[in-house]
Amino acid sequence: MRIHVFNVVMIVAFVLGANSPILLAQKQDLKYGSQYQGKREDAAMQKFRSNRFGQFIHWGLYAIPGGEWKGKVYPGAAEWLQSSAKISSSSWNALVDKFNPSKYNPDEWAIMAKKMGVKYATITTKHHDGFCLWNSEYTDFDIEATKYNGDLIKEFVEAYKRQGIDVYFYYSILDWHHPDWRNDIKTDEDSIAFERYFQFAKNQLLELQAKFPEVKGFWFDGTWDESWKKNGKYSYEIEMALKAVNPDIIVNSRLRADDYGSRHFDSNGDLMGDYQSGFERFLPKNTDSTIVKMDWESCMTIPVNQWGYHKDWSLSHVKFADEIIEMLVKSVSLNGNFLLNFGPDGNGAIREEEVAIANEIGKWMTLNSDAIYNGVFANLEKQDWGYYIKNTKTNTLYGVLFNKPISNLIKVKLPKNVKLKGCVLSYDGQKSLQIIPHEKHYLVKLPKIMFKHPVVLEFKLE
Ligand code: H79
Repeated sequence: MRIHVFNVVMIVAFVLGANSPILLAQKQDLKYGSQYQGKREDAAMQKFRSNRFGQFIHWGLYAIPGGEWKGKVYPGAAEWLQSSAKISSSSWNALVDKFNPSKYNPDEWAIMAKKMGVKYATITTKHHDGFCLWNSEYTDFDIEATKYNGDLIKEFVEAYKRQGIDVYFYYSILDWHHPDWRNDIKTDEDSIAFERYFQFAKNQLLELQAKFPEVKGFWFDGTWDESWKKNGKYSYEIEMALKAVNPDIIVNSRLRADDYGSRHFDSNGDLMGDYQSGFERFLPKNTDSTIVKMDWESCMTIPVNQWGYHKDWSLSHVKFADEIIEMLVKSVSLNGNFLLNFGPDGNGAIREEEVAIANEIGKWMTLNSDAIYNGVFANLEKQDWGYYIKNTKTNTLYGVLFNKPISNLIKVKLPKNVKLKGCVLSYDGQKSLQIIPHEKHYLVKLPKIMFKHPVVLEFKLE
């Protein structure tokens, strides 16, 4: 581990405490660090934030083998099959001839997504294997080389736009196909090759932006290698180049490394990019008091760890819709977005299990989405029964109930000057629940019925 003088100063300052004069002089000038302090508050960012729920789509050549190679099923992530099954590039490249998704119907996908309640969708334009789902001028390893007769990403963008769903592009910096990609930079030759790779990636990204000016932002991945960390300037330049074309563009923190290779947060501790995107298959803790101060997004798989289509979902736990809803609610309650992944198969069909989960979530969202869109951290202590969420548009306080106490009484803590005047179950909106004032909080009496799904309570305050 490299220890910089700056880090030593930070440690000393930390030991001395917040009043230390050293702490005041702590921030150092970074060429490739964070570009602004605090949250972005422009309309594009506010829209991203208010969207709260998104659909992730992992689709590429890996959808064809679906985790199986030469009769053997690999339990690891399907989109990593080329690596986990040690498949030669020539064998992998041959999948290009097999990619012809006859069932691809992006309007159907978009209608399903809309019914599920998402407001944005992030699709893989290029994953680690380097295959490009759009027709790129800069490589032949793309959709144009397949038998598929169309511009797949274009069709996707248009279909989702028709449903009013914002589109974001996933783009893997890591590239197993490109000859100039390097995991590390050890020689001059590596540097020169990597500079060419950077130009290639930048060209592709600007190409995507030019072809699809509707795109709201980019979701970068595959940025953990030494080569990328040693070249924080590249990550900075890419973000700047995209924003020079469209200042509204939203970029995840995962793209970035600073002058010292620090990722997501620069060496001053400031977030790089527009939102924290480190929450892959997990959520922050309820007790994390720093998280509510920033924008962030968690991305989640339905099985334990499958992003691309895997033919055998019996190999790991497949989440129930209510588990997923809880993750969505928890994210919103802590000021975050939630991106739920789908992996269409090699023909372009969305598997039945995913359709069923989408429908279940959609039914819940139809009744309860007021607690999701425009939802924010309510600045109240988390209670065992569930999550508080405040709707910033209507200024309504909600409680989303996941654990109904045997006593049927839930504790509602409010700031001193706020009175609880009423509480209704938001799905029927009629019956007022009994409110019992207590010493430092209220108790609300729930009906003695079993709820089959999470229930939203609407609190009327004065
Ligand atoms: O696209 C999905 C995954 O395929 C991709 N990100 C999501 C959104 C992903 N790629 N890798 N990973 C997730 C897991 C990362 C594993 C790592 Fe490592 C552990 C990166 C660094 C340490 C594996 C081991 C790769 C390099 C060494």
